[in-house]
Amino acid sequence: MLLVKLGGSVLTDKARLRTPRKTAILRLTKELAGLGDDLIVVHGAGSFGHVLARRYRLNGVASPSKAKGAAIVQRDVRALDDLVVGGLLKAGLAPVALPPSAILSLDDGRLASFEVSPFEDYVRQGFTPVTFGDVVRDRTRGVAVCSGDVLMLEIAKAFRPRCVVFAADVDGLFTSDPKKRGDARLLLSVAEADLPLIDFGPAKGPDVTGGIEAKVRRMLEIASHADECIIVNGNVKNRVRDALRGRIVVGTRVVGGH
Ligand code: IP8
Repeated sequence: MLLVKLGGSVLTDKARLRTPRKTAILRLTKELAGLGDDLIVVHGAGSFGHVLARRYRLNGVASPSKAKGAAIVQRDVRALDDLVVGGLLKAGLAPVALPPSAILSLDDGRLASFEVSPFEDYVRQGFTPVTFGDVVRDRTRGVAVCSGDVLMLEIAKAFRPRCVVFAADVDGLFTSDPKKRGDARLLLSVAEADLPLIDFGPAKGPDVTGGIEAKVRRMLEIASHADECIIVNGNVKNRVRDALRGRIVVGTRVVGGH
């Protein structure tokens, strides 16, 4: 089993509401065909999710007005998912969309329930399940934002993938933000013990699903359920494909405590 997360910053222009990067979507989905193993695809929400999730305060307390905002964002993330599914179909795969809004619930932002059987059943039939960051039911908050990373963890636990690949818009994890600091160094690998050495900076920007540190901590947990886990640059042609094929590529290996 192979598991990949296509980051929202690769699939969309994260600063502009509902702006897909169509060429990147087509190229990346093509890279996912012909890998010779079962595959599950997760993708981020990018500007189809984060911008309005913040505006409508979808992670906040329950309120009657949240439902409308949630419905809009659910529609928007499905629109992005349609583009991903379309690309995978064009590439010759048999993708099936499994929206978290239907199969997962949270309780105060933490996982409460997750139905894994649709993934198992479809994989057995030769489909490629596709799921994504979404707005889901939350027992305390009414609805809440669920990152695709939460799906990555649950899927990794259930399937114990041979290889997990995160496609980011930079080469991997750096010692500090490479978009702001010229002296930022790419880490070839990261383990829990390395976290104090990384300058994560203040969590800001349009991302409503947590800062980089929280994401890296979750990646470490995901890595502990996989043989290999690596963060690579999804903007570089064939890097995601080569990583999934087990080739040595530029990126950051995530080393979980197995
Ligand atoms: O981009 C976020 O998912 P992520 C989901 O995978 C929404 O963190 C709706 C903002």
